[in-house]
Amino acid sequence: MSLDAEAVARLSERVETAQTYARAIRKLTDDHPGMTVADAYRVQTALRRSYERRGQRVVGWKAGLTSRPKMIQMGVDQPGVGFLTEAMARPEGSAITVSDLIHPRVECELAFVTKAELAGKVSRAEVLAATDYVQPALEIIDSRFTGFKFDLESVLADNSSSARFVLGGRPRRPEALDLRTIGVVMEIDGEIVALGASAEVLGHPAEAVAMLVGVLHDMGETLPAGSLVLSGAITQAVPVKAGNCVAARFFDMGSVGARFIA
Ligand code: OOG
Ligand code: MG
Repeated sequence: MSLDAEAVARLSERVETAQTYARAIRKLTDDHPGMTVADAYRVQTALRRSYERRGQRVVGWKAGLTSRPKMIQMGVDQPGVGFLTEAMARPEGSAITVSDLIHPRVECELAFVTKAELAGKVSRAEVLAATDYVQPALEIIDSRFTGFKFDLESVLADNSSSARFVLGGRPRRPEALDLRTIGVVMEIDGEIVALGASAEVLGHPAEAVAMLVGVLHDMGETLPAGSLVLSGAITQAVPVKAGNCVAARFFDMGSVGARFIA
């Protein structure tokens, strides 16, 4: 760790202001080149506490940078986590406003909803045993950094670019599916813009949940029963603008969509 408590508080305020006003800022490591991953998670935790103080409920977590397409796209070779609040949720098929975002991108992910607490070092099998159901999801990410360019430390401090999410399609029991072979096709305005299979996510998306529980453990946290977890983008993220209509079709799980408006 290299940041003192005051620097952590200042950086979390800087990120929160960028989110609130949808104004891009320099990546945090430009001013704090010695910042570590542990520092970054301290900033993220300060951000989470600030949201909670303002009455926003944390409903779950997201794993990010868990697939090769995403790591290549962002030039970061290690996964991370971020928190999800109730205020980030949008209903399936709804209109999502882009004017309160900086440069939104859309991702297709498998969402997990848990029925038992997960804590510490857990296996893929333990994650699956604690999973109530899995469901198709869109994540709308929005880096607070200029040009959507960052390094691992900056993006983790920025809550892993979390902005909005949409659950849709058919919830399925995990044992009813092979979670490695869920094909997904993303369309914008009827054109295919990305496609892939769920094994892109660390070989099996439950591995992303296990990774996330390990990171939470290092932060002194557990994943409570009833948590929502986004396991990470299967394909690369695709920029969206007002007027776009996005649909992601998941093999055997239905589809999830959203419209974007100014
Ligand atoms: C970081 C967040 C990545 C995912 O699913 O891989 C992410 C970013 O690319 O801005 O949410
Ligand atoms: Mg994501």
